Amino acid sequence: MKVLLSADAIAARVRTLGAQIARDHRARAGEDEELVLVCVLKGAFVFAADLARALDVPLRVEFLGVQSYGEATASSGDVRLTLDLGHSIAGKHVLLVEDIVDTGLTLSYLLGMLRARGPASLTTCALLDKPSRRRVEGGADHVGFAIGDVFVVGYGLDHAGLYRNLPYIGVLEA
Ligand code: PRP
Ligand code: 7HP
Repeated sequence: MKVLLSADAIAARVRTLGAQIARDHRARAGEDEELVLVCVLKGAFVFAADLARALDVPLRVEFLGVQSYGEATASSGDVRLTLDLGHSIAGKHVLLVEDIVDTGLTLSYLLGMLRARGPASLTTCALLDKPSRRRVEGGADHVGFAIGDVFVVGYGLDHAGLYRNLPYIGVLEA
Protein backbone atom coordinates (compact mmCIF):
# COMPACT_ATOMS: atom_id res chain seq x y z
CA MET A 1 0.00 0.00 0.00
CA LYS A 2 1.37 3.44 -0.94
CA VAL A 3 1.51 5.68 2.15
CA LEU A 4 -0.06 9.10 1.55
CA LEU A 5 0.01 10.38 5.14
CA SER A 6 2.19 8.78 7.80
CA ALA A 7 1.02 8.17 11.36
CA ASP A 8 3.45 10.88 12.54
CA ALA A 9 2.18 13.45 10.03
CA ILE A 10 -1.43 12.73 11.06
CA ALA A 11 -0.61 12.98 14.78
CA ALA A 12 1.08 16.37 14.34
CA ARG A 13 -1.84 17.75 12.32
CA VAL A 14 -4.42 16.44 14.82
CA ARG A 15 -2.61 18.24 17.66
CA THR A 16 -2.71 21.52 15.70
CA LEU A 17 -6.38 21.06 14.79
CA GLY A 18 -7.25 20.36 18.43
CA ALA A 19 -5.51 23.52 19.62
CA GLN A 20 -7.23 25.65 16.93
CA ILE A 21 -10.69 24.23 17.60
CA ALA A 22 -10.31 24.62 21.38
CA ARG A 23 -9.20 28.25 20.97
CA ASP A 24 -12.11 29.04 18.62
CA HIS A 25 -14.59 27.33 20.97
CA ARG A 26 -13.36 29.35 23.99
CA ALA A 27 -13.59 32.57 21.99
CA ARG A 28 -17.14 31.74 20.80
CA ALA A 29 -18.67 30.17 23.89
CA GLY A 30 -16.53 31.22 26.87
CA GLU A 31 -13.84 29.52 28.98
CA ASP A 32 -15.91 26.90 30.82
CA GLU A 33 -18.57 26.10 28.22
CA GLU A 34 -18.98 22.47 27.12
CA LEU A 35 -18.38 21.24 23.59
CA VAL A 36 -20.24 18.20 22.20
CA LEU A 37 -18.05 16.25 19.78
CA VAL A 38 -20.29 14.30 17.38
CA CYS A 39 -18.33 11.46 15.77
CA VAL A 40 -19.72 10.26 12.44
CA LEU A 41 -19.48 6.46 12.32
CA LYS A 42 -17.91 4.48 11.18
CA GLY A 43 -15.09 6.23 9.36
CA ALA A 44 -14.37 8.99 11.89
CA PHE A 45 -13.92 6.76 14.95
CA VAL A 46 -10.09 6.79 14.94
CA PHE A 47 -9.74 10.48 14.12
CA ALA A 48 -12.39 11.46 16.68
CA ALA A 49 -10.63 9.47 19.42
CA ASP A 50 -7.34 11.27 18.77
CA LEU A 51 -8.95 14.69 18.25
CA ALA A 52 -10.91 14.36 21.51
CA ARG A 53 -7.62 13.95 23.38
CA ALA A 54 -6.20 17.05 21.66
CA LEU A 55 -9.17 19.20 22.77
CA ASP A 56 -8.45 20.87 26.09
CA VAL A 57 -12.08 21.92 26.78
CA PRO A 58 -14.98 20.39 28.78
CA LEU A 59 -16.03 17.73 26.26
CA ARG A 60 -18.93 15.34 25.71
CA VAL A 61 -18.81 12.70 22.96
CA GLU A 62 -21.80 11.50 20.94
CA PHE A 63 -22.11 9.22 17.92
CA LEU A 64 -24.06 9.30 14.67
CA GLY A 65 -23.99 6.66 11.94
CA VAL A 66 -24.42 7.25 8.21
CA GLN A 67 -23.69 5.18 5.14
CA SER A 68 -23.65 5.88 1.42
CA TYR A 69 -20.66 4.01 -0.05
CA GLY A 70 -21.31 0.36 0.80
CA GLU A 71 -18.70 -1.78 -1.01
CA ALA A 72 -18.05 0.81 -3.76
CA THR A 73 -15.38 3.52 -4.16
CA ALA A 74 -17.97 6.10 -5.27
CA SER A 75 -20.95 7.46 -3.35
CA SER A 76 -24.34 5.85 -4.06
CA GLY A 77 -25.75 9.36 -3.66
CA ASP A 78 -28.18 7.98 -1.11
CA VAL A 79 -27.14 8.92 2.45
CA ARG A 80 -28.74 6.64 5.04
CA LEU A 81 -28.86 7.31 8.79
CA THR A 82 -27.82 4.09 10.58
CA LEU A 83 -27.58 5.48 14.13
CA ASP A 84 -29.05 8.64 15.66
CA LEU A 85 -27.74 10.70 18.59
CA GLY A 86 -28.63 9.53 22.06
CA HIS A 87 -29.11 13.04 23.48
CA SER A 88 -30.58 16.38 22.43
CA ILE A 89 -28.11 18.98 21.05
CA ALA A 90 -30.56 21.89 21.46
CA GLY A 91 -28.68 24.90 22.89
CA LYS A 92 -25.33 23.04 22.84
CA HIS A 93 -22.08 23.93 21.09
CA VAL A 94 -21.50 21.08 18.64
CA LEU A 95 -18.42 19.94 16.73
CA LEU A 96 -19.27 17.48 13.94
CA VAL A 97 -16.27 15.25 13.18
CA GLU A 98 -15.91 13.49 9.81
CA ASP A 99 -13.04 11.45 8.39
CA ILE A 100 -13.47 12.76 4.83
CA VAL A 101 -15.54 15.13 2.71
CA ASP A 102 -15.68 13.78 -0.85
CA THR A 103 -18.87 14.58 -2.82
CA GLY A 104 -20.06 16.57 0.21
CA LEU A 105 -23.41 14.75 0.22
CA THR A 106 -22.95 13.25 3.70
CA LEU A 107 -21.84 16.55 5.28
CA SER A 108 -24.69 18.43 3.64
CA TYR A 109 -27.25 15.84 4.84
CA LEU A 110 -25.90 15.93 8.41
CA LEU A 111 -25.72 19.73 8.58
CA GLY A 112 -29.37 19.95 7.51
CA MET A 113 -30.40 17.39 10.09
CA LEU A 114 -28.39 18.85 12.99
CA ARG A 115 -29.20 22.53 12.31
CA ALA A 116 -32.89 21.66 12.57
CA ARG A 117 -32.25 20.51 16.18
CA GLY A 118 -31.30 24.01 17.37
CA PRO A 119 -27.65 23.80 18.54
CA ALA A 120 -26.12 27.00 19.98
CA SER A 121 -23.36 26.58 17.38
CA LEU A 122 -22.40 23.94 14.82
CA THR A 123 -18.81 23.66 13.63
CA THR A 124 -17.41 20.97 11.36
CA CYS A 125 -14.03 19.29 11.18
CA ALA A 126 -12.85 16.72 8.63
CA LEU A 127 -9.44 15.07 8.60
CA LEU A 128 -9.46 14.84 4.79
CA ASP A 129 -10.99 16.90 2.00
CA LYS A 130 -11.27 15.99 -1.70
CA PRO A 131 -12.40 19.33 -3.19
CA SER A 132 -12.12 18.09 -6.81
CA ARG A 133 -14.95 15.57 -6.25
CA ARG A 134 -17.58 17.86 -4.77
CA ARG A 135 -21.19 17.38 -5.97
CA VAL A 136 -22.72 19.89 -3.52
CA GLU A 137 -21.24 23.16 -2.33
CA GLY A 138 -19.48 23.51 1.00
CA GLY A 139 -16.78 21.89 3.05
CA ALA A 140 -15.71 21.53 6.66
CA ASP A 141 -14.73 24.56 8.77
CA HIS A 142 -11.53 22.81 9.87
CA VAL A 143 -9.65 20.46 7.50
CA GLY A 144 -6.62 18.33 8.26
CA PHE A 145 -5.37 17.70 4.73
CA ALA A 146 -6.67 18.44 1.23
CA ILE A 147 -5.97 15.48 -1.06
CA GLY A 148 -6.39 14.70 -4.77
CA ASP A 149 -8.83 12.36 -6.48
CA VAL A 150 -7.57 9.08 -5.03
CA PHE A 151 -9.43 6.51 -2.94
CA VAL A 152 -7.75 6.31 0.46
CA VAL A 153 -7.97 3.85 3.34
CA GLY A 154 -6.63 3.55 6.88
CA TYR A 155 -6.92 5.55 10.11
CA GLY A 156 -10.65 4.71 10.18
CA LEU A 157 -11.33 4.86 6.44
CA ASP A 158 -12.36 1.63 4.73
CA HIS A 159 -12.88 -0.10 1.45
CA ALA A 160 -15.71 -2.64 1.73
CA GLY A 161 -15.23 -2.65 5.51
CA LEU A 162 -11.49 -3.37 5.53
CA TYR A 163 -8.29 -1.37 6.29
CA ARG A 164 -9.79 0.85 9.04
CA ASN A 165 -7.06 -0.37 11.43
CA LEU A 166 -4.06 0.86 9.39
CA PRO A 167 -2.20 3.49 11.48
CA TYR A 168 -1.49 5.59 8.34
CA ILE A 169 -3.53 6.72 5.33
CA GLY A 170 -2.73 4.87 2.14
CA VAL A 171 -3.89 4.92 -1.46
CA LEU A 172 -5.97 1.90 -2.46
CA GLU A 173 -4.47 0.45 -5.61
CA ALA A 174 -6.87 -0.96 -8.22
C1 PRP B 1 -17.78 7.84 4.10
C2 PRP B 1 -17.05 8.78 5.04
C3 PRP B 1 -17.92 10.01 5.04
C4 PRP B 1 -18.56 10.00 3.66
C5 PRP B 1 -17.90 11.03 2.78
O1 PRP B 1 -18.77 7.13 4.78
O2 PRP B 1 -16.88 8.20 6.32
O3 PRP B 1 -18.93 9.93 6.04
O4 PRP B 1 -18.34 8.68 3.13
O5 PRP B 1 -18.32 10.93 1.45
P1 PRP B 1 -19.22 12.02 0.71
O6 PRP B 1 -18.62 13.35 0.96
O7 PRP B 1 -19.09 11.61 -0.76
O8 PRP B 1 -20.63 11.89 1.17
P2 PRP B 1 -19.36 5.70 4.27
O9 PRP B 1 -20.66 5.88 3.61
O10 PRP B 1 -18.29 5.00 3.48
O11 PRP B 1 -19.61 4.97 5.65
P3 PRP B 1 -18.52 4.53 6.76
O12 PRP B 1 -18.03 5.81 7.41
O13 PRP B 1 -19.30 3.68 7.69
O14 PRP B 1 -17.40 3.80 6.07
C1 7HP C 1 -15.56 8.07 1.13
C2 7HP C 1 -14.38 7.37 1.30
N1 7HP C 1 -14.06 6.30 2.07
C3 7HP C 1 -12.79 5.86 2.00
N2 7HP C 1 -11.86 6.41 1.17
C4 7HP C 1 -12.15 7.46 0.39
O1 7HP C 1 -11.23 8.00 -0.39
C5 7HP C 1 -13.46 7.98 0.45
N3 7HP C 1 -14.09 9.00 -0.18
N4 7HP C 1 -15.34 9.04 0.24
